[in-house]
Amino acid sequence: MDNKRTCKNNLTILLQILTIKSTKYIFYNPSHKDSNMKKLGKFFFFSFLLISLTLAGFLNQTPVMAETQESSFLKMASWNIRILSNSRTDDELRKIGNVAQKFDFISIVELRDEQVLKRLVAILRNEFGKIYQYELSLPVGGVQKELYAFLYNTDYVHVVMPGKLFDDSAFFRKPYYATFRSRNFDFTVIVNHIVWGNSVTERRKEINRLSVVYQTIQDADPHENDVLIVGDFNREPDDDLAWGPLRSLTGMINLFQLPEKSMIWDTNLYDNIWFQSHHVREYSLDKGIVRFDETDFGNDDTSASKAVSDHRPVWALFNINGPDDD
Ligand SMILES: [Ca+2]
Ligand SMILES: [Ca+2]
Ligand SMILES: [Ca+2]
Repeated sequence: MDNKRTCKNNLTILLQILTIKSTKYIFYNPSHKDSNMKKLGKFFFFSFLLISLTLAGFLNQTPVMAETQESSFLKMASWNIRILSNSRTDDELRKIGNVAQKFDFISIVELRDEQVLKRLVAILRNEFGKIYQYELSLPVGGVQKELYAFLYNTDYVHVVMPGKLFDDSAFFRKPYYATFRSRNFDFTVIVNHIVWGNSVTERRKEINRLSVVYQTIQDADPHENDVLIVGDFNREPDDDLAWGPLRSLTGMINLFQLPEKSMIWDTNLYDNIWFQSHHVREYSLDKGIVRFDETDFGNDDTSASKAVSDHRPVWALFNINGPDDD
């Protein structure tokens, strides 16, 4: 948009110079008293003037439109946004929005109500000029309920199969999954917020069970094999007693490894993105963890946690222009 505008401005300036130059041929240049040259001068003068005025009018009337993205990649994140409830202030939501708008798709963990999500979507539209929608789960958990949400930029993503909870009593909070399409890349995302509970044993038990969740969803549709499992797992990926069963599935990889950290205090790597690499060949090898606590809060982690979250988003880039092969 900016390039186009600069180009139009330059063109207008050029036409105005030519208009001014051509006046010389009509009024000032003594060597062109001859009437044909004068006519030619007049022709150029009025032509350039007309084009300049038309272009100037067009530029002034061009409505300010939201930028449409033309990227060949989908930027997908998973983010635990600490106790994301309607008690958050607009200022906090603006700071959250500033991080969220970097992504086309976010699996959100630790959401407490839908009202706050509606306010976040309004801020993303009004202050960042981006249109997001979401898939929202039913409440999960014990006395303190949470919801999961898939928040997506509508320029990039649409829903293929609406979200469902994975009905399995092994989980304190049942996993939530849905299928989306972003240009040629269709994919299913399973999001989790693994229990903290009273011991590591409880966490490991749930993570062990993720292999069954993954395989069940992977086997449900023989034509759709791009299945990703993301979220806040409350365990680091090097805990083999937790991850052994999931990791044993063919081609399974996790994108983030220690010593990288997803907690803002640089203490732990609880958030991750897992998938079968022989299927999700759309993965571009570009990935990252947004250290907003450092960039937006000068590493004042207490303020960063209160205003935004104690977790950083983890993200990866997927090619959406390749063949839709599985
Ligand atoms: Ca696919
Ligand atoms: Ca920090
Ligand atoms: Ca694929």
